[in-house]
Amino acid sequence: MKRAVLFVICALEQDGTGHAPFFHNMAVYLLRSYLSRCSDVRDGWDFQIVEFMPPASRGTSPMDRSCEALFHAVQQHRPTVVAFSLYVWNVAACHQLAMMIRQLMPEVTVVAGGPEVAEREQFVESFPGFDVVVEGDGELPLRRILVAMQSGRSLDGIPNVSYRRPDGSFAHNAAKPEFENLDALPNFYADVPERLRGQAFILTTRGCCNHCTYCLWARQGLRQRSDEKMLQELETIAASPCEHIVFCDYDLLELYVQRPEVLDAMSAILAKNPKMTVEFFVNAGLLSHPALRDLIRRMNVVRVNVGLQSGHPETLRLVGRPWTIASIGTLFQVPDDLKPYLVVELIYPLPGETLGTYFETIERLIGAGYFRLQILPLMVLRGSALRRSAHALGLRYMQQPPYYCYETRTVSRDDRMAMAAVAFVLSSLAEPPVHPSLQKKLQAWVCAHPDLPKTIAHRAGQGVDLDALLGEVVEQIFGPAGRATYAGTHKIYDLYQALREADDQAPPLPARSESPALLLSTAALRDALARVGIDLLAVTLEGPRQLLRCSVAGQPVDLFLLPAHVDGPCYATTERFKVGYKGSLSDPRIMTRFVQCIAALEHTQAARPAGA
Ligand code: B12
Ligand SMILES: C[S@@+](CC[C@H](N)C(=O)[O-])C[C@H]1O[C@@H](n2cnc3c(N)ncnc32)[C@H](O)[C@@H]1O
Ligand code: SF4
Repeated sequence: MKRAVLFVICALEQDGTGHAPFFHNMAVYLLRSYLSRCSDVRDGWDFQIVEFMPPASRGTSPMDRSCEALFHAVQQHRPTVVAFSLYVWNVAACHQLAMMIRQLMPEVTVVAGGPEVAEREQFVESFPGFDVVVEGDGELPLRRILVAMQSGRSLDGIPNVSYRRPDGSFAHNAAKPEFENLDALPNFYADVPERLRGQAFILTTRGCCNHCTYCLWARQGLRQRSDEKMLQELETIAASPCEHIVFCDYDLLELYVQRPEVLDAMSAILAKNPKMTVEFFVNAGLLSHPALRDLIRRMNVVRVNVGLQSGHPETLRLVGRPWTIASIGTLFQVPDDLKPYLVVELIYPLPGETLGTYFETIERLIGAGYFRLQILPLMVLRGSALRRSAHALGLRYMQQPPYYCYETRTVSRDDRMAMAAVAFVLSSLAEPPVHPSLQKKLQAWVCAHPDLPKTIAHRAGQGVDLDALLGEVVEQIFGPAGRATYAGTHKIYDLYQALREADDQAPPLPARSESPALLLSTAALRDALARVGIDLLAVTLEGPRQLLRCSVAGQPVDLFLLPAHVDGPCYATTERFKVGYKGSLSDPRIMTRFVQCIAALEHTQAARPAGA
């Protein structure tokens, strides 16, 4: 009789049918498809999958009922092996289950793999509930484990594996870069056509050739497979009811820009399902490549994730991305019509970043017309180079998942809270408002408010709850109807849907916005004014006026800029602006310096978009 390997999925979400989304558990499905085709294990082992919904994801279900349900499901299969796939978002819940299984079914061997398994000596100390753990790619090690178990051999010598000895201690076999040929892997999507729905993920390659210290994608280098195999998988997904597909390669453009025939083949497959929308990752350096525009047009692309992570050169050097420094300029050469597709990704607080450099990066991006930002909290992941150097860099992070970094040498805990508030509000707004008119409203409003990050931080510092804060911003952008629809429970996507449906009734853009092209970026203003002895402290918008709160030789001075075509009193006029001051002025020479400075600045910025 065959013995059973039971993969237990810890389902944190459900798809439309009440199952855990297939695309959130791809490793389990891939391993099952692969192993059940391997001649040395398929005759001795049977592979099954069960889903377990932890109590927190089941609303009010009591813990004991959900545990009973799991034990019932597990016991029914009478498994020899129970296997878990561990990621930062499920490792704690899976570990709890593993501990329970070990206690109630001591005859079962509990095996685990996935990106959380790294630094194995340390991992088994933090999570002692698993009997066997596999680091890196799972195909070959799991296969060897099953072959060894079948013939009663020890797991000694299987690379990348640690296992519990009979005396309870762990043996850690050597690490070795040993991978299954990627072309030997089956098209695992085709094994479960009924599970393909919603948002699909595909990796045409594994790994990455870069070495950003916080990231685990690159741990085993870049590995590619034949175009034929990859296109077969794409065909399977394109033929399914999935609505959206995300290419999860580190940079789709860099991978294929020299091989346009592959991009042609992908586009041709996706064209068979014109309803399916597409998303992929690129690094900032290739944004000005004409192939990007071409791809966006041909593939029904709705989102391109642009890896920037920080706009601060020192930080980029410290996290192993010095090559991004040269790409920052490219971001500011991108034509405006592409910007609605681009979601710029940033991480906070990376080493070397300060609250000031963080604000400056975001202000520059907003000033240049980037209104879709995804700003994520830094996780100091086990196995990453950043984690190994965290102490030396002065990073303090949670020892338990999700390993958030909460303090650095240059970012205090209060600074980090301000960063988090800005990240939450701006990233929430970046959810796709599918309707172009909503998107336009969002873009015009955000880009007319280059000081939005500081305003958000200020409100958060006053103790305003993040949801309420997002509600305030939503109200300013979409009017009271938007505020009323926004449920205040992080459901910005629902808001956009509702607004789309009620778009005709949505209020017009508040009058206070001015076209972003007419505004001078805060960062550029700050630099230029500093050169003439004026310290820029804050920028706010008052209708079409950009108000500049400044300090000259320690004295507060309020200056302003008004687009030249707008009526209003002023001190002097430059080519594009009416320039003036509010209140009284102790030394009129300040205005001479200010006017000269603006005239020079508008000249240098004329050829570039604001913020460049
Ligand atoms: C697709 C993807 C997503 C998707 C789907 C996530 C999901 N719930 O599944 C989306 C876009 C939603 C996503 C979001 C996030 N992701 Co993500 N994501 C990926 C990505 C690109 C591919 C993962 C994948 O499915 N690969 C295909 C499978 C087959 O490969 P695999 O996971 O590596 O599995 C192999 C081995 O690990 C091993 N293995 C896996 N399970 C098991 C089990 C056993 C028993 C054995 C023996 C072996 C084994 O064998 C497999 C085959 O070789 C990876 C990066 C990458 N390129 O791998 C990041 C990655 C998994 N994500 C990561 C992170 C941090 C996130 C976020 C937390 C980011 C954020 N800050 O918000 C969010 C969290 C989302 C959530 N709560 O679910 C990290 C995870 C690090 C960690 N220690 O867990 C990764 C590794 C990227 C990184 N930063 O380094 N992500
Ligand atoms: C891994 S990158 C891949 C995209 C692209 N190659 C790049 O360089 O940006 C995808 C996103 O994952 C997130 N990410 C990766 N590692 C992270 C970590 N340790 N902490 C927080 N977010 C992380 C970042 O938002 C990043 O933009
Ligand atoms: S962040 Fe992007 S470029 Fe850097 S290692 Fe990860 S996948 Fe590669």
